[in-house]
Amino acid sequence: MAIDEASAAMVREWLTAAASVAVLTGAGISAESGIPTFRGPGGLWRTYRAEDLATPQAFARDPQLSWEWYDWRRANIATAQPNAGHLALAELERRVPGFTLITQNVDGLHDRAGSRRIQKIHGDIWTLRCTACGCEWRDPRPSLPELPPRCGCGGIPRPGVVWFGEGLPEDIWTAAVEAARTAELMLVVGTSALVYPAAGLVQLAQLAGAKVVEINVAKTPVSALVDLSWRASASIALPQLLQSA
Ligand code: BV8
Ligand code: ZN
Repeated sequence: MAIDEASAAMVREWLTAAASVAVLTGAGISAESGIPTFRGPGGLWRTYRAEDLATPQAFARDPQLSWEWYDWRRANIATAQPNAGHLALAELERRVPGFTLITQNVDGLHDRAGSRRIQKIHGDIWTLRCTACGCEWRDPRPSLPELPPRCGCGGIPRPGVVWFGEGLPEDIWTAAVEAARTAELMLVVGTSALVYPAAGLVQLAQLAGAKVVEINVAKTPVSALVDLSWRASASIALPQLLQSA
């Protein structure tokens, strides 16, 4: 639901006054594009257990099963369109010079919405990285001709995402931390704030003096910590934020 006009006006004020804005997004911003979230009703982890599929051990144990899951997700994402929430963030980037979008999402919808200053801290489902020779490439085909796919060297590539127990890409994580530390305003959109170190960016921004606004349809572990927890869907709240901002 929309927040009362007074709170929206306050957030717009913070937005207009902020020389640097950091946004952290999670699966919730893609939910209205038809991509299942991880922990919500019908979420991905409900039907599958994270430890079964999104870990290096699971991939080593059964690359075929792992690739069947990722291929299903890629095909689902390929039919999805960016929604008003993604588009509003791309517009926000055009308006705010010091803007950084930090996303936990691997679906690529922020790119397709026009965002450019993106730090993909959990990687990208459209990227493949060969486990034998290490070469990395982008394959946008909604379903791959053979599973698991093959690299030219004969090796089996993995999805270019960060699995549980794996470190985040160094340079991307460093840029995300820098953006959180220097933000005057942070928007936390559509994340359950359960996965670390990503969720730690919220506290980091707050400790560095940022105003923090959460946009989520449900309460999360950070709802009580932020300056304003806006109980609304991203596709409603973000465009409302842009109105005469
Ligand atoms: C690491 C990519 C160390 C793959 C993903 C115990 C305590 C604390 C931490 C740990 C622990 N045990 C293990 C850990 C560490 C672990 C972790 O945090 N586990 C959690 C679950 C406890 N973290 C790691 O393993 C990380 N690595 O720590 O490495 C290290 C360091 C150096 C060297 C070596 C090792 C790696 C974590 C990354 C894992 N990869 N995904 C893939 O996608 O297949 S995680 C996965 O969860 C996705 O990336 C997802 O984005 C992320 C977080 O989930 P959300 O995006 O928040 O989605 P979720 O469904 O949970 O929530 C959706 C939200 O949206 C909800 O709040 C809902 O209310 C809201 N919503 C719904 N609709 C809307 C909406 N909001 C607005 N509008 C709507 N319309
Ligand atoms: Zn190879």
